[in-house]
Amino acid sequence: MSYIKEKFKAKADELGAEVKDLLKNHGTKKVGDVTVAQAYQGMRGITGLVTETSLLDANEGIRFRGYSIPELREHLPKAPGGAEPLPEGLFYLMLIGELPTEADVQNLSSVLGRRSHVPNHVFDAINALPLHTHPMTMFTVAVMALQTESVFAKAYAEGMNKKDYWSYMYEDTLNLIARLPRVAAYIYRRKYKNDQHIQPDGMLDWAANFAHMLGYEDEGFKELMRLYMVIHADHEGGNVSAHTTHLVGSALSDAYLSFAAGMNGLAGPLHGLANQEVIKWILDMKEELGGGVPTKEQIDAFVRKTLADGKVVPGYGHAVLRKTDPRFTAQQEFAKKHLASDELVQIVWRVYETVPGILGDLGKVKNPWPNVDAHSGALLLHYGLKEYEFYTVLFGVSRALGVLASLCWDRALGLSLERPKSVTTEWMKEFVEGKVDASAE
Ligand code: CMX
Repeated sequence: MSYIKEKFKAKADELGAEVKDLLKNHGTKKVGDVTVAQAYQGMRGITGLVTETSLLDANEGIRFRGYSIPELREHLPKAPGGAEPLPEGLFYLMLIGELPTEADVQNLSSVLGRRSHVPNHVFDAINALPLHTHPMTMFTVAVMALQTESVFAKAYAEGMNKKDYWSYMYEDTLNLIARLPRVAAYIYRRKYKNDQHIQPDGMLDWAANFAHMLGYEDEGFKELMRLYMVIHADHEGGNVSAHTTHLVGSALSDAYLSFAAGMNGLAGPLHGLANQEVIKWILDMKEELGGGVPTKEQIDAFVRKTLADGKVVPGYGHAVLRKTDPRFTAQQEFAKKHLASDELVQIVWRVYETVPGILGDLGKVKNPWPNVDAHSGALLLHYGLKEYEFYTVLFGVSRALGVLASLCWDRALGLSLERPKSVTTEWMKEFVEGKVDASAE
């Protein structure tokens, strides 16, 4: 280790011990309106953001403009012959706050189709990256390359009245949502399908066209994509991808800059990347046990080994939810209907019977139940989409619907630059000793 690195480690150990002490002895002390623990531990439980598109209840799960996932599956318009909601309808609901009609959804589908052209330099930017680049890195690079098309940035440079921010943000939002499936499919086909690309089909809805460009024509997969794009779209404002998009947007960064930032957060393993980690973890378990559906005892042992190795069990736990994620349940229902005998699905369900008990017994895990990522990979794999490093890109395309609808509202409401106050541990120590006054800051 270099001497500077060694010095850093020594300092980190020292301050780490002080922070632990501080939390143990003063964690519940109020610093302003929040506790010392909340300031250190990810601001859990602080209501400090306003997001119109959805609201998360810890015990019930997400509601989009008041509608739960089962209600969305019932009330949102569907494709002809389909049973799953169209994501265009959810976007309309999040943006407008009212359920769309069939005509609203058709209108949105065709508007997105018309705006979906992706300029060549975006493909060149993707092509400039080595093939081993993670698909999420390719995705954010491509979104950044698309930023040349921002009408918000152009209008701002030309001198835009603040009353018009929302209008340019709206245009960027629709253009970006329209283009993302093409960009994502290009990444997939370049990395995994020998650069054999598939042109869009203007007759298909947004999600079905995405499935088509990825190379999946099975109607079951198209239905899965519609459901997938709906359930991953939004989870109120405090999660890393939504919060980052909102934070960066608060500096009047355009939709492309803001969304790319949010996607870098989604690419973290404690957030969206967990969907690839889950399937990797299950496949590792299968391989270690020689194939087939492991018994509960075998799963139990594998979970305990994961924990003993100092790793998290991917797909389980949540910062806000305190029950099985209704997004998990929606996928389970889809699987029961379409692919109940699939071996990986059987494993996912057996893991669900085993993991919560073990995590619960640890005593420290606040939510031992599965989240959205615990199920999605098994469904994708069933239809042949086995390249699990790509899964978070699918999550990202869907997440655009929620975070960009929110950005339109941010600009329409003229929400402020986000700038919370931060302090140092030195300051915190003086504060708990009564030497400084939080209200004076
Ligand atoms: N496996 C093992 N340990 C877990 C755990 C899990 N699935 N979930 C929580 N814990 C641990 C935490 O690591 C923490 O341990 P330390 O005190 O040793 O640091 C302790 O339990 C308390 O954590 P918590 O308050 O219950 O959970 P957080 O709010 O801090 O974190 C989350 C939430 C999602 C990051 C965490 O549950 C986790 O790491 N889960 C696995 C990764 C995952 O599935 N992420 C996807 C979330 C959904 C999404 O955004 O897509």
